[in-house]
Amino acid sequence: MNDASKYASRVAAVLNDLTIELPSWGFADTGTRFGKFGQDSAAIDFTDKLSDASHVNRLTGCCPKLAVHVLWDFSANQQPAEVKSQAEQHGLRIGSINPNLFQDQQYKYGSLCHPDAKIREHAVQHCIDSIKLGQAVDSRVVTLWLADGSNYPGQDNLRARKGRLQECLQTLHGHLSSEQSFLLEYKPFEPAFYHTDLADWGMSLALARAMGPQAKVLVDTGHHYQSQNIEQIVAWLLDEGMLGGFHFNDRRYADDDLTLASIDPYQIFRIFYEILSYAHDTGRTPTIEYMIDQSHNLKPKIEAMIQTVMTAQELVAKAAIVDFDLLADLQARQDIVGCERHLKQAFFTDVSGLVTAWRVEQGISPDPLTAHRESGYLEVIEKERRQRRQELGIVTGGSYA
Ligand code: AFD
Ligand code: MN
Ligand code: MN
Repeated sequence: MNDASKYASRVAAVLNDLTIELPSWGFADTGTRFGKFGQDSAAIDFTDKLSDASHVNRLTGCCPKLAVHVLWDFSANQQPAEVKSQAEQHGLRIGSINPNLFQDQQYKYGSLCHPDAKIREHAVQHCIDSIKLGQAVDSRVVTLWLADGSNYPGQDNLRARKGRLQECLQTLHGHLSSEQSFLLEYKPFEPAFYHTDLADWGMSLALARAMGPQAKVLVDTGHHYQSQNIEQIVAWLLDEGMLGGFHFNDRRYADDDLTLASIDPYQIFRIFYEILSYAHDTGRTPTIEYMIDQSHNLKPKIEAMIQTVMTAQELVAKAAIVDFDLLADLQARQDIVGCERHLKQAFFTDVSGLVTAWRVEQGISPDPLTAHRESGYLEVIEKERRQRRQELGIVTGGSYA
């Protein structure tokens, strides 16, 4: 374990550059396909989500944007300008816009890949509306996760689906403003059981390229098979100039949406290492959207969100203390043990003092999680929202001890 103090400026630099977008859906009640377990303190409406996100941003100092889900966060009669100013009143900006092509009954056999042109048109129109919504709330990013797929071999023609999808996506690219980017997210399986139309990074890369210059790939860290080398995918996308951003979470088996690095912190460290190594070697720091995509079924939602943000800050700080020139020299000499040892030394270095010092420097609490627990915010919202749930007749799973 080497003494970390000499890395203070490098750690401060990476922490200054790291802003992490919060997911509106991460504050609301959620569950699994087997059931939903409510929490009295969970957000009930969009105002609650803004309030919780603003609380997390105040405590962590690096979460100024809130990702929104079009069907869940924008009510029909609400003007987008209202949403934008509501966010501003909470010290936030609207972040990525997430269209929803996976709940409407008409999308049972797919949306943008559907054999029926009429249904594809509905899906395209929803995405165009979402793109326009993004323009109305000054959001720069549209992120699309496509649940399309099939459940059995032979159910549909895989190449025909690819062709339909490409055509729809190219139409969407034409509706982007010059400010907007379109991030195409892949996922190997779920909810479809036989094939998913956008199943891996290669498919997203191919279709993002076919879409046009404002489309890139979105890497959700939970969307890979058990043994996949995610940092290698990140290195390739960086080198291709096609890494749009991340949905941060962790997983043990499937797309479990667990808090970041709760299962494998070394993997997230290696992802940050690849990003910083690219910046060191090329002198380029690409615009990367760091976004959280998590559902906290059991953990208290606000605590889990703060935990994820603090963990991301700690791991990027560890990656910042890698000496890339020294590593290049060890690599040139095929000193395999030396290379690995240098990476491990950085990973095992205690950077908590440097991260804490950075927080104090920013005028925020040295320990945002403790600050949250001592703030009394949870007790207030729990009482208020329990009351509202009863009035609204929303079933809840009881509060946290
Ligand atoms: C689910 C999907 C995907 C998507 C997220 C938000 O697996 O990750 O980005 O919901 O819509 O986690
Ligand atoms: Mn995701
Ligand atoms: Mn997911």
